[in-house]
Amino acid sequence: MAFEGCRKIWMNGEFVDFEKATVHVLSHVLHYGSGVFEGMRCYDNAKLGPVAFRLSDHTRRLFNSAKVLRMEIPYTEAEIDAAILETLRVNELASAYIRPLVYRGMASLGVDPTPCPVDVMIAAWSWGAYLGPEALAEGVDVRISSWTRMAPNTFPAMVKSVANYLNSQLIRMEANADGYTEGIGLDVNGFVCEGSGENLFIVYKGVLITPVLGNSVLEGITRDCIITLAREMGLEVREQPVPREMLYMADEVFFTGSAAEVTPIRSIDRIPVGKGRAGDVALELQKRFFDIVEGRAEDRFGWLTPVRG
Ligand code: PPE
Repeated sequence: MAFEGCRKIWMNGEFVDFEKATVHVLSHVLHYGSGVFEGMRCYDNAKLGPVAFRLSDHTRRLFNSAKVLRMEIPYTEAEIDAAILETLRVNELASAYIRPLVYRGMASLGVDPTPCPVDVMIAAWSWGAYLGPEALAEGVDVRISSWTRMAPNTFPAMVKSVANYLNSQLIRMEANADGYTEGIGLDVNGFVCEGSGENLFIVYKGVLITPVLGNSVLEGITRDCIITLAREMGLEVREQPVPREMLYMADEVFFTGSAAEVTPIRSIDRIPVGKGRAGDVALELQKRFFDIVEGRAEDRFGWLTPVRG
């Protein structure tokens, strides 16, 4: 089943059996999308055992997202970090995807969320390659979506809010219905943003380029990892507006995300990217990423938190 290995879910400070981890149908979040969430991974590291990847950075982003939505999380960041680690231990997971969600629960309806409680849940389960088993090695075929990403000052793209994912669902369903693995969203001015659940990088004239924050993208934590690893490799990295046509001219294009990790893109709108296969820079960055998380290389940037202390 989906949610393999998910036996107990942390809900407002207590572990609840999978079957009993439910919410009321009149919860505010179900009606108005009033929630913020995170997605992160735990890796089975050969040297350190299970490790949570960039734990405090994800928790920080969760609190920042909640702040914009005027939601006061009734726990400290340290308490949420500890609860995530405890969820991994209780479920005895060595490698897992972790989903913390902060949402407006049940008290009243009407658009104003403030009478409703701020509830928190954390679940973890085994989740393999996000875009399919071959995606990481072979690359994926994608299209430019006919749906535009959120315009500035409408839905806050830097906030990982539940409501933003209506746009993501439209992009993903359209791509899949047309036989593509994923879609790429453009912003209201036609500049490249990101996938439905991934940031985007391109290699163009030897430079690694990614859309700038402000072009309606999430400030991805994997994005930050890839920028860090690329600079360490001596690659020039630029955050800049990316015109659509640069995608077709690029030597390489790839996605990054907690779920997608580093996934090469081999074609866009049936036009081959570069040589029409996973690119060398993408595969090198992917290797360096997995070497750290799986323990073949040192945790030289302090990205790993051992689950068992
Ligand atoms: N952009 C979007 C829109 C996005 O959803 C994600 C993560 C990213 C960029 C990459 O961010 P980061 O994970 O911090 O590197 N998407 C999450 C949800 C995927 C899902 O299907 O749910 C994820 O990867 O966990």
